[in-house]
Amino acid sequence: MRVAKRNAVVIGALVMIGTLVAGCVGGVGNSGGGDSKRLVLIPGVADEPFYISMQCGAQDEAAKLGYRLDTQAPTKFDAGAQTPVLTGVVANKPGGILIAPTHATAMANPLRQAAAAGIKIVEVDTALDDTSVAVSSISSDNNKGGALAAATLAKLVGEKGPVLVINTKAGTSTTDERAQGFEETIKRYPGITSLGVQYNNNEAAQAASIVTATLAAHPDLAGVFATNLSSAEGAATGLRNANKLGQVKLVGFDASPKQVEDLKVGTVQALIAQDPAGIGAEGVDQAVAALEGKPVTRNMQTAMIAITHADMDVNAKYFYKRSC
Ligand code: T6T
Repeated sequence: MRVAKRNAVVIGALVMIGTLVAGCVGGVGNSGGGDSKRLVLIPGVADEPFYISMQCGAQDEAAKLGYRLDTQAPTKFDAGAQTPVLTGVVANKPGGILIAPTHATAMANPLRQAAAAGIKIVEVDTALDDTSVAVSSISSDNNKGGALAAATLAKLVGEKGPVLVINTKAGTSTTDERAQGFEETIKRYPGITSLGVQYNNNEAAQAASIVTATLAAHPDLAGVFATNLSSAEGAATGLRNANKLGQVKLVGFDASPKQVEDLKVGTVQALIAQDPAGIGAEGVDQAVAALEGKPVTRNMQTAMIAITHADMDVNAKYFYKRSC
């Protein structure tokens, strides 16, 4: 889905709302010394299908526009790991940086310095609280995605029972908005009790442990909303380990190959797929517009689609990639 720009919200079958460097840094041959025809994508973490799909979209678009796009990624989804990657990129002065900031405030200072060096900053997916740093921000409508997850899960659990949210890391703009949208909407179902939000630090193993511990305390757990890929993959493992497959309903954001397999075998009942390739492509368009003095759109929203087992074959084009 090359981005349905802004308010890309469509109700469909269930609903339609809408070279990662495998190490730390690396890129494909930095030109050094400043090159306005070079863009660098800094994802949240290396080697992860959401960001790989984003890189594929960004690379294709950059090639079309006569720009080069390199990717340099931290090995961990963490501001402490992302900051030195950003600092290294800034030292080589690319024309623009497309970045998914891993924390809404902790990444603000290094990004202010990048902008002060004259580099055009475009936020792809996540964003800073400070809206003065980036020239453009492109993401899903995450609050709406959380609300969609709540409505979907409520239906799956017959509108009753305890439900849990597994979130990634506090301070991640996107997943915090998803959790918020979920909590706001789930309140509308009087038969459903929210057990609140627990954080997995973007580690699938921690999400699995959260599910195990929650089932021990609440054997009647009816459903789980996992706000991203790592939490959804881990929650599925936790349910499998506890022999609760299908009994506890699971709705997860994203559509990695493992998540798709979990949907296929019934570990997960619904996935909310984003459009990372579209986010990457729009990110390049906005960075290039800023560099060439053309009009830039400050905020753009890309499409999302909720996919179930019943419609997974027709929606296979939305599944994330392991390589371009
Ligand atoms: O869900 C995506 C992304 O939108 C989020 O900001 C962080 O987690 C993912 O990258 C999936 O792991």
